[in-house]
Amino acid sequence: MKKELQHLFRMNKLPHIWCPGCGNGIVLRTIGQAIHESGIDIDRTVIVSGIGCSSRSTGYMNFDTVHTTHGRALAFATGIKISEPDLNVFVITGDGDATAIGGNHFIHAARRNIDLNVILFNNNIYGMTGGQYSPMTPQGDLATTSPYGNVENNFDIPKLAIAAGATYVGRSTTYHDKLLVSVIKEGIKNKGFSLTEAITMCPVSYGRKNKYGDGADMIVWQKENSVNIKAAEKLGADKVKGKYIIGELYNQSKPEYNDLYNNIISRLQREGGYC
Ligand SMILES: Cc1ncc(C[n+]2csc(CCOP(=O)(O)OP(=O)(O)O)c2C)c(N)n1
Ligand code: SF4
Repeated sequence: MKKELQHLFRMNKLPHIWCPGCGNGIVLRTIGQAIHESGIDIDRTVIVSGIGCSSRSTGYMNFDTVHTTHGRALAFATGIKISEPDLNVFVITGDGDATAIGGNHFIHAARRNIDLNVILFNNNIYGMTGGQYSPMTPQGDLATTSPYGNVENNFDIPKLAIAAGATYVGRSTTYHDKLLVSVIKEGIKNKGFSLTEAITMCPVSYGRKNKYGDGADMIVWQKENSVNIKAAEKLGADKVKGKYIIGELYNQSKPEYNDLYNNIISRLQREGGYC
């Protein structure tokens, strides 16, 4: 790890617990790098996670961190942000954590446009519990709970976030790590709900079951199956069908939840009472 990033991590907690070939370490480093390069005050930054392999990230981060319960990271983060709106609040969550048990929190946090930076580690599976399918497991893929192939349609989480009201949405992969840093940095700049989908690999609970090879094979797959949004716009929808579109997918400003809420408090205080 680069020296300039080491103060952002609890170096005494390393080595981490993740399996060989797991992509979580790459995503974790990109979050650290994005925070470092964005220059935000690390003493005013809180990082919240749910439960899952990806959510173990907070244990390695040298910030005020909260490792919460499965699916509830956004609920805790919302409470923190409302009680101290000046804090920079990040949420680290997995595809299961954010879109299955936590799906309702996800759409409502996006709908409120509350100023949270969510980094969703999408490894297409419940990694920690041994490989049950999640709402982001592609149709047809094998999981312990779909031994003959998953029949469900999977969420395209950027589209869901945009439809729900998020104001910044980006996506990148562990192969495209520089792009991942820049997408997270743009999310930090946005005053509102920001989602970065980080496509990562779980060679143990997902790759092995589907015969996708080891971590190295899976990161090559990411390279070959992702198209930058700028290139995708020129190629047209047919040529990019089935590929991950990466880069900045949406960026639009809209009033932020706490600003709106606190405006009402200030108005009522000025006017000297409740209506
Ligand atoms: C309320 C509750 N239900 C279920 C679990 C079991 N559980 C722990 S992690 C996990 C899934 C994690 O998957 P994901 O969020 O995709 O993260 P990953 O491990 O793949 O990074 C589940 C179901 C739990 N801890 N708490
Ligand atoms: S089970 Fe999968 S996600 Fe969890 S540490 Fe191992 S490779 Fe990573």
